[in-house]
Amino acid sequence: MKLQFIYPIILLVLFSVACSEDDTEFFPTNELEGLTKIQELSNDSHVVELYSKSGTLSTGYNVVSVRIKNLSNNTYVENAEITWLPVMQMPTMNHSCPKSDPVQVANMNALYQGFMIYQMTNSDGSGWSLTIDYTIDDVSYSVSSELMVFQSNLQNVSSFMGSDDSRYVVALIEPEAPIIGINEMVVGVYKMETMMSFPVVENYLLTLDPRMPGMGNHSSPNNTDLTYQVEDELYRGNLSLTMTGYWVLNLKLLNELGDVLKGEDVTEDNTQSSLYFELEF
Ligand SMILES: [Cu+2]
Repeated sequence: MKLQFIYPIILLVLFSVACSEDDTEFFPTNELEGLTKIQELSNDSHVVELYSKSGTLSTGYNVVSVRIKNLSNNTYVENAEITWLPVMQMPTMNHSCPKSDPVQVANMNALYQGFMIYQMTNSDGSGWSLTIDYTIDDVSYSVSSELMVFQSNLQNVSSFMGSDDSRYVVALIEPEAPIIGINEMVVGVYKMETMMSFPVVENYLLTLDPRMPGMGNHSSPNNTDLTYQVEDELYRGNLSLTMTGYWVLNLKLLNELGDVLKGEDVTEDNTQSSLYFELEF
């Protein structure tokens, strides 16, 4: 057989293999650009698809994207109202974590996005489940499944009892890709009101003192404390990183009265605050 006949056959075979492996190929794929599927949850009427950048969930702050496929006509739902509840089953009790319910992403038809901040997990990734309740055209549905949540290598979330006897969860959100210089640092602060309710804490203050333990615990100039921003309900400040390597971001959490709820100053005798995040780049 001549080569010009073989090429089209090879192409045809390659094409059909590629397509049979991934049926999402024929849906508006640009909505999924940069996203990898974590898992599907299904009931009799829908498949709910979960996505993240990495395709996994881990301790700390996770942005999670959702699509709902209608099984009766294989189209993606564009008018859903969605709430979700992550729950960790522990030996003696259940608890949830800070989260935002998924909302439709701007300029997208069928993609919804929210976040979850997992404050802990079991060493094998087990323990968490997710229930998604959603309404389409006034009809309510629910879907639920266990999820794998892996332990992050570096500390990016802290769950603790404050000096006011309230429990808090504090999570590092930015910088995701640190640079040498001034980074915008973004942190979420939540109160554990009940086992299932973690509202945003407003108008507190996070002082910031980044250090390099491997290099005499030196600090860096021009850091600013993190203050509460009404627009996105997060805390923002400037994080100065003068070189690449391993950094400990020492923090203190203060309430509106200036009372320190958690954390200590870094001194000669005290090399690290009990409230901190880790970064390495
Ligand atoms: Cu737990």
